[in-house]
Amino acid sequence: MSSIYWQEDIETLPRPQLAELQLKKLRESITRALRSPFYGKLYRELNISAESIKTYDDVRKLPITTKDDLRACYPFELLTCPKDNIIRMHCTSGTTGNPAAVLYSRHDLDSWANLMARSMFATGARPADVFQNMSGYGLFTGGLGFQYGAERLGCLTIPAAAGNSRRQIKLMQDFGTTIAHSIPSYLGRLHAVFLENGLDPIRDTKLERLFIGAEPHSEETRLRIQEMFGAKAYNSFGMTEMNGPGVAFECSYQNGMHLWEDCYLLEIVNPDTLEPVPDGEIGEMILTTLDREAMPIIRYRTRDLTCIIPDECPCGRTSRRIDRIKGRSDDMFIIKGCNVFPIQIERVLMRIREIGSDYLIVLDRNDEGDTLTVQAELKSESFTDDYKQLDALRRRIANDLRDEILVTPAIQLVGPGELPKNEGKAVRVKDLRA
Ligand code: ADP
Ligand code: K
Ligand code: ZN
Repeated sequence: MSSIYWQEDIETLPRPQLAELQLKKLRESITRALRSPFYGKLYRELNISAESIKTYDDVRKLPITTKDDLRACYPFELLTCPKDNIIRMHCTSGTTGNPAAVLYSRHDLDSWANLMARSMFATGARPADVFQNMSGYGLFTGGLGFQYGAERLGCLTIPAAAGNSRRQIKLMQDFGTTIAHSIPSYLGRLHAVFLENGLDPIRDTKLERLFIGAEPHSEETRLRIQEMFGAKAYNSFGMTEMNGPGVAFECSYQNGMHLWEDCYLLEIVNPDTLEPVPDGEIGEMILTTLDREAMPIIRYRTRDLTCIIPDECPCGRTSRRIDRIKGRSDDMFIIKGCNVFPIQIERVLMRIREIGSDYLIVLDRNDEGDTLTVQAELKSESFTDDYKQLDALRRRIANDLRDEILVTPAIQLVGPGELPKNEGKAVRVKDLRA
């Protein structure tokens, strides 16, 4: 029987040994980090060195690194080696000011490609698969990250890049694509283009697997995507600061994402106190790179909210799993005194059969105070000009949303494909309150 693991020894390493390995790699990372201008100054001031880490609890003695720190370090202040040794950079989209840039040595790119191959292999991807990457390429890590990982695994890779749905469909059909990677918000649109061209993705493609990530999405959205494409959708988590994708990925059980703990140290903390929260409780994820040479990042505040899934996974991998991302602490908005995450609204909308996959949350203000409007796209088969029917649907959606978020929003229904489109990741909230 061929193995279900890409690297069985490391993926099934018993947890006590895994913890030892992590502490060893953390010490090495601290020693390395001391060579960068940023950590060198900070750690010398605080008297931190590899010797500061004796037990797992000592991790908490290390200061937190924030996104602002990374921006202030742009472009080279976190570098631990001569520039000659780095062979690539990526950066976050950051629309204002400096983005966070990541610099990779050959070792770093090799380690990342391996993690990507490991992630895809865990879902069941094999060299016989045809992998189509519908992610943006360029500075965005979802392009080259998946590209080199799928090549490492041995798939036939199709670097289709984002957009141009008709060409995506043609490539899928001509080359017999079995696996595709995309941001989830694109897949509803792609499905519509299949239908417009008289095609059915279930009947007319060989798709078996979809990798979806880079955007928060609910379980309801995953189920819809699986239904639309007749393929299994696996959640993929990563961020540029931690290389890109390949930080955590679902295995064939689709029950939360294994975070590759031989390469990342995982902490989940209360965002106010920064104290660790028990497994199963939601908090903010703090991540440390353990296998990065050029630019280690230690105790990075990701702003992403999730929890550790307490039990073991039946697949036998010993890396712990994180639950789907509930949102970023900076995504939350407050409306009429209620704290709301966009994902709560998505979950309700995706349970309503008549509603398509696109939506926009608009926050504004009038004489009476803040207003919340949810614009939701109708599916083409639910499109009607029967006012009574639409009004009943609007009321039903408003009620369901009130039950979830405790505020009654105004609902605007729009025709399929009518909401504004963005380049790259979907923008779900428009805040017009000055
Ligand atoms: P940018 O800042 O340019 O969008 P990134 O691609 O690095 O760049 O964004 C990383 C962020 O995307 C993560 O911190 C997280 O908030 C979000 N993200 C990535 N993968 C997922 C996922 N599977 N589910 C939910 N959110 C995700
Ligand atoms: K192949
Ligand atoms: Zn598993």
